[in-house]
Amino acid sequence: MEKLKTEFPKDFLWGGAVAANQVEGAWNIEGKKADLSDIFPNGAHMPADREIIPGKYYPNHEAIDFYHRYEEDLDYFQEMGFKCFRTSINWSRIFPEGDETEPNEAGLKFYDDLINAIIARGMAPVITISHYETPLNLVDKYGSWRDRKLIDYFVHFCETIFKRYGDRVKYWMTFNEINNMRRMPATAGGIFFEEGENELEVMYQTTHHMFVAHSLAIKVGRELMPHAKIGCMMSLSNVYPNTCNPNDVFETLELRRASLFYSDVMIRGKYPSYINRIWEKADVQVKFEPGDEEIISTYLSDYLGFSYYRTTTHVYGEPFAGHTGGDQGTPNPYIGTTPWGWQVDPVGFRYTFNELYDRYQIPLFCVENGLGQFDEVAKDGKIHDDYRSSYLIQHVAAMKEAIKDGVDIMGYTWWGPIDLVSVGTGEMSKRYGFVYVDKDNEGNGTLKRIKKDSLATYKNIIATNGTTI
Ligand code: BGP
Repeated sequence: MEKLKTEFPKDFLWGGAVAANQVEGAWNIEGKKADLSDIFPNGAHMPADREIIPGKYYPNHEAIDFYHRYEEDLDYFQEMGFKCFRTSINWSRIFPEGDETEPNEAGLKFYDDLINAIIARGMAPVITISHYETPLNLVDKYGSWRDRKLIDYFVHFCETIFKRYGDRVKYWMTFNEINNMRRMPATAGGIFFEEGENELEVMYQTTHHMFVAHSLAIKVGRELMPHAKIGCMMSLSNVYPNTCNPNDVFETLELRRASLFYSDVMIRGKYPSYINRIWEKADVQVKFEPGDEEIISTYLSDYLGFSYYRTTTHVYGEPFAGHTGGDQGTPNPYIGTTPWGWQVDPVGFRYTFNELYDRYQIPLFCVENGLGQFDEVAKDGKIHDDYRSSYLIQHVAAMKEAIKDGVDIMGYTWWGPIDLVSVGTGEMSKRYGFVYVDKDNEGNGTLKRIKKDSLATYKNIIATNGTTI
């Protein structure tokens, strides 16, 4: 019988998380070609431009120029005492068109240097293999993940980076927020629908290919890097029933399942029985090839990585396109919201940890949690972001409660420890960082970095391993 845990484990992975495409910029140099993230001028919820229009502003093309400035940025993270740093390896730097046999050496070299710079500052790299960065050529030529060929291209990409970095990188995750396929299929999976298609069928077929690719990546990873931990990554901001009306409660369960379906497959190793009714209702037929089910059941995720930002509230019968907390839902009178309408809910964070651990009993890694806010540089030249410190403290306290509840939590990486381009809006003004970046929504600014007050708060939390919370 295990004893009551009251503190964060000694080896707890405190850190921060970004995605290559939201920070690096340098979108078309040293061999890189366009990836999905390069064609959204106004964020992932708006239609994409399928071709880059000259002269038009695309926020990710420069982003915060992390590509050239990462040494300085990593210094701030070291100053905060990060034990780990999560970023992605942009697929299109390594395989600019996605379907080449030979990788682009300049891209490989960039991540060699970046990974070494992370390690040199005492941080463990945590690598997302695919964070909305499918090479655009794969989208245009094959219809992206609709085509099974993508499995081979992805696995080849994985094998290439495992061989190159596996001696230095222990923590990996395959697809960022794979369950966002249901909410933003263009961004998450490169899926653009034709008129009259059964959209759900396309999404589930696409997802099936991604499941096989995820498991095959684990297979190759285990062969090449026996000590590595390879997980899945899900968007698991939660959803509550609006009332105790049994219909609210049951439909909320169904919405939650629409998300948990993905981790059910990648952690339990088989399609859950509840999916049959959903598929029958929507006339969805998913093609499995011989061997798929065995692959999915054999190579299971080592841990569940997830993002948590907020909760939403659901009323029976109301349209609810998303189910990950990505949409606004019905207002919740008990909690406040950010200017973007995202409900701030630390208790929901504890609830989510407990829900997920009850369901899966594998280590949980919160790889995204953070507060997007407008920040202002005050007259003294500083950014007094007490609201961010307060959000952080409340969520770390909730996480500590979850540890006391018996949940196995391996780490916590704050989303956007430095300001970056928002996925949802394509804007800079939705700032998450402990470090401010001088750049506005139109791309003007010096890109100068300024420490915010909240930097000291996180530094103190990490230095004391959360004991001061
Ligand atoms: C998650 C994505 C991140 C990040 C975050 C915040 O869904 O994995 O890439 O951007 O959301 O969202 P936003 O940028 O829309 O504020």
